[in-house]
Amino acid sequence: MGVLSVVRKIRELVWLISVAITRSRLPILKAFPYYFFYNKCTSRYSSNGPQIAFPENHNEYMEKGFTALKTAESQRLLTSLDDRIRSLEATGEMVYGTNALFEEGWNKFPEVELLFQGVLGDLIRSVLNSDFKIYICGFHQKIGDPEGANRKLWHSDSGPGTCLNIFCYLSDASAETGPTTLLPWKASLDIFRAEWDFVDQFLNEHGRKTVTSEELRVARHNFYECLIRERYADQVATPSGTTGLIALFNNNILHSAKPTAPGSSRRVMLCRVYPSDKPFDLDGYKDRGVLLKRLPKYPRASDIF
Ligand SMILES: O=C(O)CCC(=O)C(=O)O
Ligand SMILES: [Fe+2]
Repeated sequence: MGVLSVVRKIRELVWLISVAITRSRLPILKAFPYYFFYNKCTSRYSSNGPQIAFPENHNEYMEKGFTALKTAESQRLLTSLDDRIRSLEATGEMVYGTNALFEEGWNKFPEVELLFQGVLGDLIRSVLNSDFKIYICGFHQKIGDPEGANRKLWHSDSGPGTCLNIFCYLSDASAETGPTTLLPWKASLDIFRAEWDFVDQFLNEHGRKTVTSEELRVARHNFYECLIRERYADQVATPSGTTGLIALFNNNILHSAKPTAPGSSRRVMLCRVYPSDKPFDLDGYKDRGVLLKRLPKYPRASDIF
């Protein structure tokens, strides 16, 4: 083995150790600041005694990197939210895909605040064992198309391991609507262990300078899918249910989504949240609201209100 290969192997090993500890595929120097900040948040939160409203969801998230829940409250609030959005749309207002919850928008959808103050907030705090802040929140709709173009290939978002992706279903989460499909953390990590060699070989074969990011994205999907089918088919999970289901996952686990069937639509309130060392800032959200997409270069937890 040449010197370059040894250096590459060491870099890979260090990265894999960092991924295993931080549950994030970010480079080590970015992954650990989030991880340390998270530890600070959990110790601060648990110093007031255990406050885990949903222990089963906490345990499932710790083991698998995802969990889902539906309660009478989530069903009632998300049904009411779905009705409200439908009435606004009937008047010609665009809600899906817009920053509907920005600034005064936050107060236009009272169910959102009730969700964060109630079942959704309790679920997030249970999972993280920490207070939290909202980074991204808004409404997203996937409409069925005959080409199946709105399927999502297998991927990992590879963001901070402390960021939760949350799908609060306004529609059903069913085979027709195409909910998110998830692979548990341990299986995802096993696949990441094999990925460097695969990517290296792929780049060598197809030309490092000529391969486009789209080609690499598709190649990665094929690689993930092949291993998942061979070794982890029985571990793949697609949280499903009717309006009111809340599915939540670490953005680093492998995930994908089947297309929405023609004639059907998948409607969700989509959120990304981070741990916080301060209690939920309700007044701040009432004043400023939240954006559906906000992607600063370094979304360090401390930069977000
Ligand atoms: O649309 C989906 O179900 C997948 C979304 C996704 O990849 C994500 O939220 O990171
Ligand atoms: Fe994703």
